[in-house]
Amino acid sequence: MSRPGTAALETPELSVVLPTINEAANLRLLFPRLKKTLGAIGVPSEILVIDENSTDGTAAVALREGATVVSQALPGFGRAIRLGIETARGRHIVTMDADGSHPPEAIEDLWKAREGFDLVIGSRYIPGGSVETSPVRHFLSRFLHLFDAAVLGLPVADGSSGLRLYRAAPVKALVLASRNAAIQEEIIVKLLKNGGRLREVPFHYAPRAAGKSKIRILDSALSYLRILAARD
Ligand SMILES: Nc1nc2c(ncn2[C@@H]2O[C@H](COP(=O)(O)OP(=O)(O)OP(=O)(O)O)[C@@H](O)[C@H]2O)c(=O)[nH]1
Ligand SMILES: [Mg+2]
Repeated sequence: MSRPGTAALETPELSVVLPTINEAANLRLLFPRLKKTLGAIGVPSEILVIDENSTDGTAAVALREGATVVSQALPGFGRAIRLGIETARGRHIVTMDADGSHPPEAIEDLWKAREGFDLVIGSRYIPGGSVETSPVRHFLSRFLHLFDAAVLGLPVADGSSGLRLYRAAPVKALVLASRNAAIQEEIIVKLLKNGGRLREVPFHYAPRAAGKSKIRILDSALSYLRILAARD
């Protein structure tokens, strides 16, 4: 997605990476808001939908909206994020969920906060941030935060947040291994090890608009422990 007629020629300043499994209904809601935000930011941009075998017309919706669809051959959220980072052509990369939990309007806040940082994290757990989710999910998320802080030593309030703005070069340089949701922590650990700078800005996490959850936090448990070995 870019200024009409120039998409293929122009190097985008900003790539938006959306991992999807069966998110057609959510993409229909998301694209108008996302495009409005990208228009307000006002730099050449592209939208990449990293799709894993959706059967609900996700790819068709994405293509109709002018996004690039990348079909993911091997399964896993972490692999989707890695493929998105690899494929993105922009100097900056936003990753976000496609299900409406990450408001596209927040990208503007991340964008404004980017100067001097390799990663700007949209944070649920700093003042001004908030979260609407089930008590069980909230507990798991807070537990993960305790683990991130106490065991991995991450210096952030929301190390598992998937709403992020990266400077492309430092994150593309990382060798990443996580196949699942632990990718978020792995990226932080490895960026920091390379001297990367990061900050958080608050946002409001909404419930998914339609459809079912695809992520299994507990499946990632072993991977979180593996990240310990990647620290210095
Ligand atoms: N390509 C790909 N996308 C995935 C995978 N797992 C999740 N996603 C997408 O990644 C985003 C986040 O996943 P969700 O299922 O919303 O996970 P969640 O937010 O923890 O769960 P909910 O709170 O129920 O929404 C959504 O856009 C999903 O469609 C995966 O293995 N591959
Ligand atoms: Mg979700």
